[in-house]
Amino acid sequence: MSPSTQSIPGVTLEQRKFYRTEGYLIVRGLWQPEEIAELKQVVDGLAESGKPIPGFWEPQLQPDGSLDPDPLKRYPRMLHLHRHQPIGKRMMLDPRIGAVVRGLLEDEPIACQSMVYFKPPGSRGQALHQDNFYLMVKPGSCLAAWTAIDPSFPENGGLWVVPGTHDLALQCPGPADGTRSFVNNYVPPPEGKRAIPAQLSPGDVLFFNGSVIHGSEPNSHPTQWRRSFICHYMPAAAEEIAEWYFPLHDFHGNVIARKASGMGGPCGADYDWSKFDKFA
Ligand SMILES: O=C(O)CCC(=O)C(=O)O
Repeated sequence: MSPSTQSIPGVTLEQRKFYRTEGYLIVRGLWQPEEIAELKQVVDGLAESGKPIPGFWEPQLQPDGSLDPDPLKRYPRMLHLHRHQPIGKRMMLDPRIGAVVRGLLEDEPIACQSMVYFKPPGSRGQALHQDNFYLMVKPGSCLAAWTAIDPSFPENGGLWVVPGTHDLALQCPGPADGTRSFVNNYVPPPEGKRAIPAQLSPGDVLFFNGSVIHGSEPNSHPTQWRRSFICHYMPAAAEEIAEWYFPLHDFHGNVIARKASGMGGPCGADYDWSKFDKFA
């Protein structure tokens, strides 16, 4: 049996075929409800304390305790959960995630980053983009594992993906609509392709290739937060990644060395990075 037809533990042949055609895959109920509850308890505890985690989470609190009209000032995304919370590392390197990522990458995975989005009602979204623009994994591409902590649907700012864009070359982003996106990078879907919403329940995981165009709209739900835990991986065969993601880890927790991708990427060394965000 050739490697492309045999079933790899973690993903069925059908799932792998779907991922190869569409560039994404949803695995329902990968996490147990009590695992998501524990994660939620940890990250909500950190968020409610309002205590900054320097370099990883720096909320802006109003001196009088009032809320800024932009909820993301009080609840920005939390970077690299695995570097400061044991549950972040445990979940980033969980064998169930590893098995799916290994099956989709068809290679040993290396973990690159983890993040938490809180996205309370009223938050802006993140305009359509490709993750590998930031991670600059070469050769090949990164892969995201996007875990829903809350139900995730269009009204509360759930994620949208543009199926079939995983084979697209990296596009140089243009500016986004700052009233709807907190990140100033926008990549339009190519001719004939359109974004579809990923409807997820807590514990479901959306896996997608780093070239897939994806993003989210503002959370316009009156009460429903849209928390998510997002990890990125790269295949062991990749030789480079942007330095911002160092240190990298294998699924045994060992630190793995790779070369730093030079700045510039597919958009050239003259790309004006000062106008755009530098990480996914
Ligand atoms: O969760 C979101 O709203 C956007 C996340 C995203 O696009 C990313 O992590 O690359």
